[in-house]
Amino acid sequence: MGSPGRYKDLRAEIARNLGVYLVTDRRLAPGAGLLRPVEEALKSGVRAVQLREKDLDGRSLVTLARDMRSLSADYGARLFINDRVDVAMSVGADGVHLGQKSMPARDARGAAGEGLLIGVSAHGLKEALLAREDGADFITLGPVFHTPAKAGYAEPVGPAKLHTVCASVDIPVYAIGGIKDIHVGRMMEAGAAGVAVISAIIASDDARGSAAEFMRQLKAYKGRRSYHDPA
Ligand code: TZP
Repeated sequence: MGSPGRYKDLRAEIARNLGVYLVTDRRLAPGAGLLRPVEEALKSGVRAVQLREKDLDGRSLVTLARDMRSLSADYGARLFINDRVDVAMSVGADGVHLGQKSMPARDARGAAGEGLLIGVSAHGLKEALLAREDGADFITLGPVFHTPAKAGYAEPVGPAKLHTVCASVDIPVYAIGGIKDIHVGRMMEAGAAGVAVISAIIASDDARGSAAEFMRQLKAYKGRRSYHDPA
């Protein structure tokens, strides 16, 4: 049996390496179904998916979550369920992703124990610090840019705020909101561990190609970095 410290280290390691964190919205998927664009993205190397289908009732959500679990497992990808710790546990997901109106990370940890990774959506430094204090393994910060998904809800925080948050919390931060492939380098320069994306992949007519471009940008950034900083 592993010690709590060991679990924490392992979770920290995983949370740092999600890369492109694909978040779903089946209403944006062209044609029929969500599984197709997700699978296309997985084929291009995406290794983390968050099922975020807030309008589904529990029964439909569990059914979709099971399909998503099986698909993501085929590609060795991590699966997160938005908001629902119970659904995450019941389908054997790797983690849960909590919003500001979800149960606090501390309570989620109490319910799920060490088995689930916990991501938290934050919109600024205060929420990010609180999430970290509450035991979150990583956060998504955004919206960084304007995005129709959050129009009227939240003002974009911008890359400078992203930088401040990344420098102030010692858990991985993923940039979200209006992120396109061309932004990847800039988000990483600001200190992000990766990017979280909905429409640029899910709504694309070529989800595979779009995801591949994100992966290419990520790899290019890491290549540049190791060239400058061999340590
Ligand atoms: N949280 C902050 S912005 C956002 C969420 C869920 C939506 C991101 O969607 P897109 O299409 O990648 O801009």
